[in-house]
Amino acid sequence: MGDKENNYVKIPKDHPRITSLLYRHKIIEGMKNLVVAEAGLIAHGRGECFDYILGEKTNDFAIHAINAAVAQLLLAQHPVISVNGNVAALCPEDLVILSNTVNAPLEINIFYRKKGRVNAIKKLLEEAGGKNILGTDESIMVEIEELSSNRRNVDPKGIKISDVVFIPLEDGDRTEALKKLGKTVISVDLNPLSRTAIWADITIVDNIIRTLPIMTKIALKYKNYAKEQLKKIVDEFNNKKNIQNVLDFVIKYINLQKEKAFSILYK
Ligand code: PTJ
Repeated sequence: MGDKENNYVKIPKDHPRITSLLYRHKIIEGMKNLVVAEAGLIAHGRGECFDYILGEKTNDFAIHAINAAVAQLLLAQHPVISVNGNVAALCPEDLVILSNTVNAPLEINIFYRKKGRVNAIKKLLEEAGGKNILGTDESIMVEIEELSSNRRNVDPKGIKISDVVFIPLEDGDRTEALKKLGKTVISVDLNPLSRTAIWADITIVDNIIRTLPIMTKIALKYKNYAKEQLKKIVDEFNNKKNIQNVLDFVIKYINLQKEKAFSILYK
């Protein structure tokens, strides 16, 4: 992020929350360039809040889910990665790298269909090296009848024919609709209690900015695995247990933070 974009606020390099501030800035810039919807700022703030109670790190339960997610993507006949404004603004390069590694096209699928947004996201992904981005040609889009929101318009070469859909930062309605269509759904959501987290087959409770590079690293390893090995990884994953582990972690983490805070308050 150059100085030009940062000209109205100088973030000191030694600021204790520099990473968080820089990603906030990406979201704000994204909103100015139409990539991010106004509501995307609120969604990002909600994500930050959940990240805080997860210790702002990729926990073991997330790694476990990531392993299953990558194996599932590599096993798929027609995998697809659904991209919205927030994800595009936060990590365009990582999306392109993962897409190339697991052979899953990127499909732009947005909730807030403001004029110019799809093109702005497409441009950003192409600048990051993306090619053949789906969801960009209005004239060929088809509808998912199960869904009433703008997300119902999907690409006939992408989500429509997919068997496995990777949906980072998704709203619950679409997750439910995709499940009803018989798709296998992989989500990344910092909120373990969101409808998406609960409905998905594999829920990665982690920040997308940390998740994508780890997924690529694991995909490079798993690409050499036999189908049976990948299937075993998927079969051994249990999403109910996963959500349970996340919630147990959050309870423990908050109790620990409470103790720490009180040791200062009552010093
Ligand atoms: O670009 P559009 O028009 O498709 O709109 C995108 C948003 C994100 C605005 C839209 O999908 C939306 O309103 O989503 P929700 O219903 O707010 O859900 C977003 C979920 O993502 C919430 O559960 C957040 O906690 C979570 N979230 C936010 N930031 C991150 C995140 N999860 C992982 N990593 C993040 N960085």
